[in-house]
Amino acid sequence: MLPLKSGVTIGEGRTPLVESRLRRNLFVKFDGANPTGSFKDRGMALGVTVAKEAGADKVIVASTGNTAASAAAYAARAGLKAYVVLPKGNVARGKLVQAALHGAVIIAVDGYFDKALELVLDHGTKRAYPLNSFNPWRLEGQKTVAFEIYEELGCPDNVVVPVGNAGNIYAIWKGFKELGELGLCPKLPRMIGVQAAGAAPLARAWREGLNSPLFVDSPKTIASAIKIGRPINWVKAFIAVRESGGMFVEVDDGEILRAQAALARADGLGVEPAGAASVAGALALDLPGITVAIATGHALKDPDVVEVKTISISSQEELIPLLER
Ligand code: AN7
Repeated sequence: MLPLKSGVTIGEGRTPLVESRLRRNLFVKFDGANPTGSFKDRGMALGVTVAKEAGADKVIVASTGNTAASAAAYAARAGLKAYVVLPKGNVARGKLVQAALHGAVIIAVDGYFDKALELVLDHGTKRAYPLNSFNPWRLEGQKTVAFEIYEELGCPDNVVVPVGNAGNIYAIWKGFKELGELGLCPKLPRMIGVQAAGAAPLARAWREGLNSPLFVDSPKTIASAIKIGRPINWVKAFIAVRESGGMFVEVDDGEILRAQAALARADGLGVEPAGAASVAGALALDLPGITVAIATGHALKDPDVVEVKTISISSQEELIPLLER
């Protein structure tokens, strides 16, 4: 089901599937446990393998951060040079640190992700191998999460996925369809795409019953990973949702942050806001049957969204009452 025998790898995949204490029949696939802390590693392993086989010496991505971190790490592993084009001021700190640590050239663009992608599409792809999710190998790698869910749980009734550029929801759907073709999934899951309310071109269009997105010029959400106004893979995402009998929904930033905290406290899973969007969607919808929410990125990616409360003390007399409180 995958085209290559072996290639560039850092041990991606095989992430935990955790039965949540938040809701009956809710499972969380913690893809934040991948080597660079997001699901992007699944596709980047294959993408960088193909880049190397094609003889490329440079790779380029536009990114809200996780693709950049992953491309930087896998390019380093493959001995390739990575260029990452990022929307200035719209990338979480942990992701920037990773891109720098792995030696990528970091290029900051005024504007949102959509502008960064436009620049890469116009000028970057002739001079460096492009590894954004319009590259089909990325999606081929990302579909492996469906195979793992099948191995661990069988075929769920619902798979809930945060949607930004809209590649992953299609990749996962493709994975389940292939399981179906092999006779392994007699009933395919509904694919449910969750967008942040301020960056919901697909969810808004879905609600209106439209066949194309209501693009957003100035996306706004605390979940910077999915702060995307013009998802390049929207056609594929519509196909996944429609074919599977699923839907697009939106959740607001408050729901995202509450889901992030609830998941952290009930299940011990630390996820970044975009990764919590799927859980927020699953909690809001109350879906029938078994639901798997994909938690796409690790909490440490975006430390700045978490409020940290500390209690300062300087003696044992001050400690004891705290413990007895
Ligand atoms: C944590 O890194 O687009 O709908 O440039 O980092 O397949 O785009 C990240 C996307 C969900 C959305 N969760 O996936 C990028 C980038 C997290 C993410 C998504 C992203 P797609």
